[in-house]
Amino acid sequence: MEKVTVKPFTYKIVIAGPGGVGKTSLVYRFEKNEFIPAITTIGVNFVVKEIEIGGKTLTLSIWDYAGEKRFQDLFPSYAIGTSGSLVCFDTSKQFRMASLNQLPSWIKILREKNGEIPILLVGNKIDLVDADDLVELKDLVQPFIKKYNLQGVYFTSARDGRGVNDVFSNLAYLVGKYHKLF
Ligand SMILES: Nc1nc2c(ncn2[C@@H]2O[C@H](COP(=O)(O)OP(=O)(O)OP(=O)(O)O)[C@@H](O)[C@H]2O)c(=O)[nH]1
Ligand SMILES: [Mg+2]
Repeated sequence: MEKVTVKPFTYKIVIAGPGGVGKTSLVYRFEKNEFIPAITTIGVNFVVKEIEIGGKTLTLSIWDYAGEKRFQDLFPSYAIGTSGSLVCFDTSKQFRMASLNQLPSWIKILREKNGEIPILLVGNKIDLVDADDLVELKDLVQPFIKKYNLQGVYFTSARDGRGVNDVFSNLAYLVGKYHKLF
């Protein structure tokens, strides 16, 4: 019989948030360090990636879930067994509030299924935001982080790569800590 080995320290990470905010693009940037034109995710994409944190190698099994409303009913089943999550919104002026306001329903499901796992807020497409506006944006998200008991916020651009490695590294660290690895 074939022997199946599961790597130690493998954790399920869910990338959540509404359609079009750039979840798949963020995962591509983290996985391949490229900006690849993404198409709307149907269901879920998987990527497995190892990351070194605190002298340990963690394997992240990344579940990049479809954001479009038609897939939302299945999200609670997919959310089971999650060790950490990035909840993502689009920071461009046009979609900022609309996308941020949809995140509580994703957070609620993640918490219902998994308790107080680490969850980071991610504001993506920061390449579309000017410096003054970024100051405003930082103020805007603080009450949100507090209210939903999130572990922090990162501003990223899948397009130019800003913040992407940092947010995945910090999430991996928080997940490791949550599981008492360090
Ligand atoms: N300017 C800019 N565009 C981005 C960025 N990230 C993603 N995009 C663009 O935004 C659009 C949506 O990106 P996706 O990665 O497919 O978004 P998604 O969140 O995975 O969407 P669903 O799969 O439908 O949930 C694409 O046209 C991307 O090229 C970014 O950081 N900056
Ligand atoms: Mg996608």
